[in-house]
Amino acid sequence: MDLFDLTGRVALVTGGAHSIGLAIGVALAKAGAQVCFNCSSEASRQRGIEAYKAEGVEVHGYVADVTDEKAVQALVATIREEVGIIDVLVNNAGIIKRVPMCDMSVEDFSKVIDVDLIAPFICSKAVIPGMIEKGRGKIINICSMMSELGRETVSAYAAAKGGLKMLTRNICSEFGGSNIQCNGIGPGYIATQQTSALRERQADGSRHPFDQFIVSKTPAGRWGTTEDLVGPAVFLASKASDFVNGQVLYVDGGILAYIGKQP
Ligand code: GCO
Repeated sequence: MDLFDLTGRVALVTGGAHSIGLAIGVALAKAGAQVCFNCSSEASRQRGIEAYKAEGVEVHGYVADVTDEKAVQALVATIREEVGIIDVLVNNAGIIKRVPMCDMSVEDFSKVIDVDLIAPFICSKAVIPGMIEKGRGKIINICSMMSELGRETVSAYAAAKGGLKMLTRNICSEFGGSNIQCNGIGPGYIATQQTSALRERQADGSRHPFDQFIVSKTPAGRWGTTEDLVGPAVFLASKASDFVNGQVLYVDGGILAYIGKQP
């Protein structure tokens, strides 16, 4: 028996049209799952479908706003009709706004909380009844190093991702008895569009100071890639993790364990 085989499982990856969500969606599909993703526009949905096809994977793409509970309930109902009851939910959709806290508007703070924390609540609430009906389920929340650490300019994001860690533990507590495992993946610094501003070459051609800082703080000596996240995602989506619950698995090259080199 292959503990990591997802054949017969239906997975929903929110924000799964690109970047980390796409990489995880492809991996879940290649492990046997029928993968669905949502995104925010028809154009993004089409691009997503093409991106999966380029990886040799057929998926179901949907346009739905994960911060809108009615839209999410309708999405889950549509997937149930067209694909099946969702077995695996990856709460991946997220945004970040890097603004010094006292310059940040309440509207911007609230928007980050809506997408990065309230949407995972909405999506989890929508899929849990079906998981209880099936007698099993997996929820994977894409947390962050900012679930553990703060830094300047990311107050909303850190508050959301810290809350997402505790939502992960609470879903574990409330639904572990229904054979639902809810865990988090905490990416370290991953080279994606979201972090591109932190890696931009300087005018003199030198590396961004933050890029140099992160590489020096990471024992692996490099930024992560989306591919570094897919094995942990398949593990947390599969039978192999049936007795793992309420945990956040940090995929960070060791950065959270390391005090850093003496300057
Ligand atoms: C930042 C980065 C981080 C990473 C990631 C780390 O501004 O510090 O965007 O937040 O994106 O979340 O785990």
